[in-house]
Amino acid sequence: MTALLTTANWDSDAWMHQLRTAAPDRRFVLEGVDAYDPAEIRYALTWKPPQGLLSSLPNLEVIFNLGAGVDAVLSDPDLPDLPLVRLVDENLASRMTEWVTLQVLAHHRGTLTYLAQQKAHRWHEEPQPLASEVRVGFLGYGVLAQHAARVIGALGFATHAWSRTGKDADIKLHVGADALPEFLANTDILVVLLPLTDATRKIINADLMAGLAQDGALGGPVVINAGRGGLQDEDDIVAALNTNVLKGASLDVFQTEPLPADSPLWTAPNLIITPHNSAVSDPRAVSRYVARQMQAFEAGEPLQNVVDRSRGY
Ligand code: NDP
Ligand code: OXD
Repeated sequence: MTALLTTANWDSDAWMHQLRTAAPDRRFVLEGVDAYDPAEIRYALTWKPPQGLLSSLPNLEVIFNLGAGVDAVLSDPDLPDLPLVRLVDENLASRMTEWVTLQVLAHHRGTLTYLAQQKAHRWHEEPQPLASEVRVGFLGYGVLAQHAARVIGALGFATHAWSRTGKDADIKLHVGADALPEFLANTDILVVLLPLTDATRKIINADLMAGLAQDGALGGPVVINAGRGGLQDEDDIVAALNTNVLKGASLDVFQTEPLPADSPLWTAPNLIITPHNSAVSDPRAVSRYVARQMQAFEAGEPLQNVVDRSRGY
């Protein structure tokens, strides 16, 4: 059973090596490099596959998305009606938790202010609230947000979250559109870990930011987005930072990636930018995950983490 790998601009040698190590008895071929017969491909292992590629594989059985977010795959108008498995992995979650924790603490402890003061040789102490006086709200409370919230909560921050549907949660959960205003009004640091769907596109806009708590212990709200660039209105974020509607922000994802050199985000005040690397897909961990799933599938067991296309994530 042959598997086809497409990885956009990732290090395909490392991926092929790890896949062959995790499943030595299988044939893996690399799109654009190896010769293959489209009819031999049973599995597609993809990150941002070229549109139309998947529909050109007549015997394809399962699509494995090599990341957690499936918006790029779902945007293919010719996407075949086959199980689409997304990445759910402890390695990915740990990486995201590290990044979220770093950003929350950076804004909480005034890191950008102190770096600027250091450059100016200035010794000046800002008021420092306790973590328990700062409310961190998770917009989206899925696999990654729940993992990060455990660490943020353990540091003493007051945590709560917003999601589409209700569920048993270890922190206060606000559910659905009607609950959004109250959630925002009680949030000092907003951590966005939503998928990009029709319902969430440009959800981080001027209205949302104006709805965040303005009376919090940090002296103004902070937005941290590692979900997708399509979730944010970038002009609104620049305006909010320039007018102190936001005290600060951290963005790992952008409408256009790489972020164009002339984007006003590069020079917006109190903004931390990282190049969509808050949680990279680790070839070794992902290869093991895919190998396990292929084996279970062939043994007649159900696939894990299959995307519900009707909800878009
Ligand atoms: P999950 O599917 O586990 O969680 C998604 C969460 O968003 C759920 O809580 C879901 O609600 C909520 N949600 C979805 N739509 C809505 C809506 N319309 N209104 C309110 N809540 C909504 O995803 P993960 O936690 O695994 O990943 C989240 C996203 O993070 C990915 O889709 C991807 O875009 C991004 N990501 C970014 C990375 C990076 O490097 N920057 C790396 C990995 C992921 P409910 O619980 O009710 O279903
Ligand atoms: C993902 C990502 O969705 O890397 O996993 O963005």
